[in-house]
Amino acid sequence: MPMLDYWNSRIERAPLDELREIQARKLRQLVDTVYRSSQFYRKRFKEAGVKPEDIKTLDDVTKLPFTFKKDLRDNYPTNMFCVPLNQVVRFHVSSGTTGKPTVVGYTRGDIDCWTTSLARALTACGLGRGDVIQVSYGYGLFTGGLGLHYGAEEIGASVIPMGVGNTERQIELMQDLHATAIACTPSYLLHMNEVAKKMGISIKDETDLKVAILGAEPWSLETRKRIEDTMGIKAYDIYGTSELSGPLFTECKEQNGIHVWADHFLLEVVDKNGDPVKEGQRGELAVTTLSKEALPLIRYRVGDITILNNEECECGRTHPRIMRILGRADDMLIIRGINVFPSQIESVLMTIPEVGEHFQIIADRSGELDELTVRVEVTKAAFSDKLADLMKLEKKIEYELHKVLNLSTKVELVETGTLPRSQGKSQKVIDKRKI
Ligand code: DLL
Repeated sequence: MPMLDYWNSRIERAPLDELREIQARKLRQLVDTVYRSSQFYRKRFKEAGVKPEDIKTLDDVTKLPFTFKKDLRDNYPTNMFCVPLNQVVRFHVSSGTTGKPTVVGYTRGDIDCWTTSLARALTACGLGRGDVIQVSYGYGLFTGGLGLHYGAEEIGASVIPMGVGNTERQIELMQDLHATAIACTPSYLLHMNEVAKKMGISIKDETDLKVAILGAEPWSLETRKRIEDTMGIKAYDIYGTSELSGPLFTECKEQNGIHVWADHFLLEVVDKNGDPVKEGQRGELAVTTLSKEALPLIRYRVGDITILNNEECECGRTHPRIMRILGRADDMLIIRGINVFPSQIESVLMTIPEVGEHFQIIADRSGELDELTVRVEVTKAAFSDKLADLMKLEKKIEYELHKVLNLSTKVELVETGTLPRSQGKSQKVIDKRKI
């Protein structure tokens, strides 16, 4: 069967005006549908004093109320669904850290749209027929594994449905089946690289790996550079959340922002009061799903902090980009009144050659004062040095962190292999003030 050529499909490079027309038409349809089919949205619209006929242009989207993760939890499991349950062909469930999990339902059309979005994304990363993609995200209730699996099959690639864990076997199969790409969390790929080294295998020289599709957790540009240099691959950022379907969007070969398919999603970036930020300013992402059927979301406050870029990309795609996710609004630590994102700390650490890839951030309180400790693994070579050198290194890291954070931190150096490794999303922050 001939495969769809996703790069040559007209929509990838459709003029912005045309994309906006599609968005306006779909937004009107969406508002009509949810008003008719969902008690939840009808009530919300009434509270906001808005009716479907008030939504005529794209700018009218700001008249609509926001939706929050809490709404999904409060309506557990399926009260926000907009189709009868017999049209739902799949559920995914994300376990939140607090309270009830969120359940997302998919119609056949939702699965097709998700698959197509990922097929477009993987095409943008230069993958296609002939590639062998090792999917090392969790399969099951988590969306990463199945989402990438379907997307990879759609572009005609061969899929190795590995899932997470069993790291030595992952490396053996990567070699034996000649994987050209791997999809997993950046922290898991770093762990895999360490395990490969212990097995005496160089991923750079002794595998066919050329691309990694990394996401599901924040990671810095500096970490990307390390991954690319040490493993001899191109590492692309992939983004999505379970509520929006799962992984959906990636960077293109330019590696300068993540393309969001405008024919299916309408983006806004807002401040904490919900007002739009100025163009090019950082804020929280709010997404309206224009094609989702089972669980459409209107102005969904994702919680992630990013910058929207509407400029046309060098790759030729006209779809807007979101710039690297700085983290979740609720991951931000406030230390003695100063806002600190874990990703800022990661960026600093990864520029220091003696520092390994793993670190942990601990926020605590001593008396009335907040304290921030950063535990840092140092490379084997640096650790075997003299105590005086280690102390010098500690001071150097503290100095570099202070330059960026404008805040004093305490740095503790630990030996390689001491900090916990993760196979899925890594937990880099321990906030003891909350315990
Ligand atoms: O993590 C879906 C996914 C799977 C994305 C595989 C990419 C690859 P959730 O478990 O609902 O869904 O978590 C979504 O993870 O709101 C972000 O805070 C974070 N996140 C996801 N991708 C990135 C990324 C999946 N590329 C939450 N950079 C999101 C930074 C990311 N954070």
